[in-house]
Formats: sequence, structure tokens, C-alpha cells
Amino acid sequence: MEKYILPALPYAYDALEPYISEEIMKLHHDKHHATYVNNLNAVIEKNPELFERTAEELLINLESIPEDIRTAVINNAGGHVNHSMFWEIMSPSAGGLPAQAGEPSGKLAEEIKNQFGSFAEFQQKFNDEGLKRFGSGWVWLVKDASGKLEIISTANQENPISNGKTPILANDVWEHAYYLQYKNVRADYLKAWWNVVNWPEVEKRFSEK
Ligand code: MN3
Repeated sequence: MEKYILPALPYAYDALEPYISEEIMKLHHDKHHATYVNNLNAVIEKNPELFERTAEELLINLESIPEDIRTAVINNAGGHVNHSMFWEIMSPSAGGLPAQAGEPSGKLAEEIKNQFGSFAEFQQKFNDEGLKRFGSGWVWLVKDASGKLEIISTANQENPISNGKTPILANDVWEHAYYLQYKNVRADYLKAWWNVVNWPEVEKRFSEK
């Protein structure tokens, strides 16, 4: 029986400055993400046989989760899986590239161009989707079963893998992700965030999954 574990942040708390402040990263990882992990462990204690599944497996097979804990699993396994991915698809100076030079390359760049017209149009559409998500949630670039890319948003901590879609890229649009630095201006956060996208990691997810 393995409990779910909070992964270490793969860089320093201040590594995403000036785009995401050290204060936000500390709270976001050490408090928010940690709480999802703690709550998930507390929920699964009631059905300890479920500890055999990874958090992703819990979300892929929601219909097999007992109804009395299903919402708690969506919220807390979702919170755990979403944030674990989020830390990895960001990096200082956009994956080692100079700030603002970060763009995808290779097959992912081609696919983005095919489906959205250009990288700039893709970014615009992603930002718009993130902006219009009412309340708390996430904006995603996902791949469907046929390999087609799509921009979607989900409420709260719902993860697209519960609907058979594979997340490639995600931005957290909960206020806790930006409010201390960007106040109520989510649009500014969405724009600035592109500076810290780890494109090599996103490309890896696109080609592997
Ligand atoms: Mn968050």
C-alpha cells in the first residue's frame, strides 16, 4: 500500500520570477498542492484497496470509484495530478531558452500550426479559453484518441483524462495561482505565463502519450 506523495518542485521557488513570484510558488506547492495530497490520502483510507492505483488511474476509471468518495477523488486526485503536471511543464526561462523566445518545435509546432493557424493564434485561443473559465479551473491543450489537438477548459480540479483526453499543456487559472502578483487581472497572468512554459517537456508529452 503506497500513499500518494507530494513531488518536490523541480526548481527553486524563485526560479520562475519575475513571471511567477516566489511567494506564489511557495504557497501553491507547499500549501495548496500538499493539501490535495493529504486530502486524497485521507479519502482513500476509507477504501485502502484503491491505493494500488496511481492518482491518474483513479481519474481514468471514475465510474469504478465508490459514489460516496467520487467527488472527493475528482477534487483531490485531480488537484494532485494537475499540479504535478503543472510544475513539470514550466521551467525557468522557458526550458532553457531566453525569456520570451520559448516556442514549441518539431512535430508539435507543426500540429499547432495545422490546427490553429499559427503559434500566435494558438496562444490567443488558449488565453481566451483561460479567461472565460468562470470561477476556478484549468485551461488545457489536450490530444484526443485520434491525436488531434484541442484547447479546452475544466472546472475546479477536473482533469481531461476522465473524458479520454490526454493533457499536453495546462495552465492553472484558480486565483491562488496568480492573485498575489496579478490581483484580479487574470489576462495579464495568462500572457506572462508563456515565458515559463517548458516546451521540451510539452513536446515529450505530445509524442509519448
Ligand atoms: Mn493550483
